[in-house]
Amino acid sequence: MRKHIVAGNWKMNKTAEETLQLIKDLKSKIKTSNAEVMIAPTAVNLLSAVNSCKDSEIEVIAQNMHFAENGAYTGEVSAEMLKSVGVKTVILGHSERRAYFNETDESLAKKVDQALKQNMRIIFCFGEELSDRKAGNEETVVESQIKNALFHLDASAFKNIVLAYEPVWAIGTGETASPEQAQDMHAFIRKTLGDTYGNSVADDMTILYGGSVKPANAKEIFGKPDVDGGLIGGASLKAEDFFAIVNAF
Ligand code: G2H
Repeated sequence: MRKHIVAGNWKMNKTAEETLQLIKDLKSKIKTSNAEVMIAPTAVNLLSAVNSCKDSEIEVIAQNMHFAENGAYTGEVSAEMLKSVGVKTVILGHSERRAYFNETDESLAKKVDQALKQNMRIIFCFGEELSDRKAGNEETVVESQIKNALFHLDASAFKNIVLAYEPVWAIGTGETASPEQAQDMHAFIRKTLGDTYGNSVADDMTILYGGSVKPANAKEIFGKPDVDGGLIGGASLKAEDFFAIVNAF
């Protein structure tokens, strides 16, 4: 069964104190929802966020993790460490990780394997650059990103994976893919999955859209049949805006 999810990717924002304040504000607003609600604070604040969300509907998730189980990887965080503070879901492959930290389809495939080995749920991000779209290559790029990082998996693994289509040209730019552009790509992603893994994997896959989602456009984007929710950056940093987006379902 496909789920509706609205996940806030806080990126490198919010101190310890600000994290707790934003959670407090969110908890006072979000009581019930038609979507699963998640927030991804920075790694250093995950434990306090998990504790603070215990009596709420909000799941605290991580923005990233390393592909190794443990070892000499200064500055990195493992899946086991995330689990030890109560985090069960991790975002992998965000375009900022790909662009600024050299993450590739190959290193992401290793992260995917490690997360699944640790029984974590993954929100796997991908999306084309503006130059790809201008050249009409957006489907080829998206298809190769998904296939290279995920298509070595068995069909059963996909029940622990959520996909997040985030066109790079729409991230933090104020420029949003039109609801039709999002729908077309989501339908293509579902078809790509179905061609390899069959209709039941494709139909059950939750596919989120990310890229400048805000209260003003969330309802229209989420209204498209193949859009199952959103990964929200800037607009997840204000309780009123995030609440309005959650309520768009
Ligand atoms: C895309 C999105 C969240 P924003 O990065 O993942 O951010 O909503 O600010 O474009």
